[in-house]
Amino acid sequence: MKFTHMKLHEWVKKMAEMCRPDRIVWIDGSEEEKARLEKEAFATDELIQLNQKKMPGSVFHRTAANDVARTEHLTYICTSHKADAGPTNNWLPPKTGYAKAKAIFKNAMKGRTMYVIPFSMGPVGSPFSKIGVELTDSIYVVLNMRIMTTIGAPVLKILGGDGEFTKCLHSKADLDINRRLILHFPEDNTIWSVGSGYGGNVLLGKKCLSLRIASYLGYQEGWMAEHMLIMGVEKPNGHVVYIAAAFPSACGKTNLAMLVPPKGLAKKGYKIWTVGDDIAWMRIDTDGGLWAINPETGFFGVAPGTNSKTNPNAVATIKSNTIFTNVLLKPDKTVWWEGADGPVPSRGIDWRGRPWKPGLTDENGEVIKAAHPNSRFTAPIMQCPTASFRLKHHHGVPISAIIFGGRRAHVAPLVYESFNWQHGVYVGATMASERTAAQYGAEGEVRRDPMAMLPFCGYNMGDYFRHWLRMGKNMQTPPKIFNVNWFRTDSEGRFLWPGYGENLRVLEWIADRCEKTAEAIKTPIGYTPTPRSLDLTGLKLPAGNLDKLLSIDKEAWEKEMDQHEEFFKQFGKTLPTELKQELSNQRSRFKKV
Ligand code: OXD
Ligand code: MN
Repeated sequence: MKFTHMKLHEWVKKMAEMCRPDRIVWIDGSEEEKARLEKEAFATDELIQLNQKKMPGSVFHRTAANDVARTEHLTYICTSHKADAGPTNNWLPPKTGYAKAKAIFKNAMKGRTMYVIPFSMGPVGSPFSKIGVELTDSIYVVLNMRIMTTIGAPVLKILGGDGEFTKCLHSKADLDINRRLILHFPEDNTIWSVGSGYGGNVLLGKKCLSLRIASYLGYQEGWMAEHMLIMGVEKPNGHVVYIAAAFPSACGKTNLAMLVPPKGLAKKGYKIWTVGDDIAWMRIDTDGGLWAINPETGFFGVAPGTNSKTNPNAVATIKSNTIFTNVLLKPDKTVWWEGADGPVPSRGIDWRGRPWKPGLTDENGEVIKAAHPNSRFTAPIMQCPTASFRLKHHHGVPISAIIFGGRRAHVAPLVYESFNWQHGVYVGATMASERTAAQYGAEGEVRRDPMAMLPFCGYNMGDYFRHWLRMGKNMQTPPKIFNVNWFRTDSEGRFLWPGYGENLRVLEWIADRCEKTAEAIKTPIGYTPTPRSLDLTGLKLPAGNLDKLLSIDKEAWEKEMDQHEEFFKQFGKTLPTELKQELSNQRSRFKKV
């Protein structure tokens, strides 16, 4: 390896002195390298090769049983001043963070290889993109990063002799949850993650760089890193209206990004283009509008519930070259999860590596799941049948609409459009999702999750809201901002809206509003569709459902706005006055009805 980037070389050397790997391997991203790493991982059981006839190029991995999801309570923003991390993040002073992690990283790679992965988030060489270098002792991480980002030689070339990069250090160490830390040092452009092997904690290009560090960089540099899918809605006239949408976890972001138009709308000529399912980086371009790229090149999607009905495009995407994590391994070396296509297998090895058969219960009489509820697939976006032809475009796609959404049994109507950007920021800042009895927590319990960024904003959220307001002012043609709710129920708890592909009917109204061709009614919370402006042909919606879906309950909204006020209090002086103003304006509008 010929080093031209001395700072990079010195950093790798320093980290190796701390972690003490037996050897250091620079990742070039080639096919030969992939084959060599897979072979090595098969030999140690870090990976299991799946049935190559039925699932060519696909492999399987199990994480430790205590390491199956992001660990938010062990995730910190380490800034010199606590106020810069804000009231919604865990905080440590950088010195303390480094010292705590150092104690765990020390000698952690003894007997192991340290892989050096140069990676680009966003198309290599695009002015929208950022470069990172991840050091890791996990082949699983290398192979995932290979799918989720662009890695190796082309990235080093762009980095040249002195290019800026995010320093990302990861070690599995001993996978002890008591010795696990996910630390972000935005002031040093550095991430240290230790003691985990779970994707969200260790694929450092994803949540850590592309959201937490990137949101901070965006704040400094005047752009936005958001927890949003990006999709194109191609209208019958050939216009593609691009939409970015933020939803908290478990609200169907991946499904929406790959939506299949229902028959009626497909016949009309609608098509969907998938740009991304999780992260959007957005900048104001020379036309004064907001343009977005998906910094990732793959999906790290939740497997359970994915089938040919809920998401046929995901099923097609994961047919080959996919890494499956924590699903059921069947005797024929194929995989299964709760809610997968096909019959429930009669036996297999569960996500914890134990023999499994249907109906098996644990010591508390609870049915043992074959796959972990957060089991995942990692698959290349280019394998998705609806992958956008704009994916490699250096400036991405022009965004016409931003959608916020959550899971609300009541209160929020099916869709509404904010009055303007500032009002839209208020809508996003007060976003929430409700838990239902069938899920976790107490029914009706509301978790506020502004812009779906609560776990991912790398700085003070009060400043983040101010940044959103500033971005709006800097745009000549800001996107319109909408709110949707697919989850409204009737008094018996039945969903009023069918969801999935039928959501395109709402997207059609949104796209038409962007092109000023759809009717709307002015309400105290924004514009809602007139009943005839939503195309429901072919949809057997029970009588009365549409009225209920679009109704606005004054009393419920008054309670809701009390909660907004309460939620805002924690931000103290950092809360922009514009948001208080929007709340007060909305209260006044309700008084008039
Ligand atoms: C998430 C994810 O946790 O995308 O939001 O994995
Ligand atoms: Mn996500």
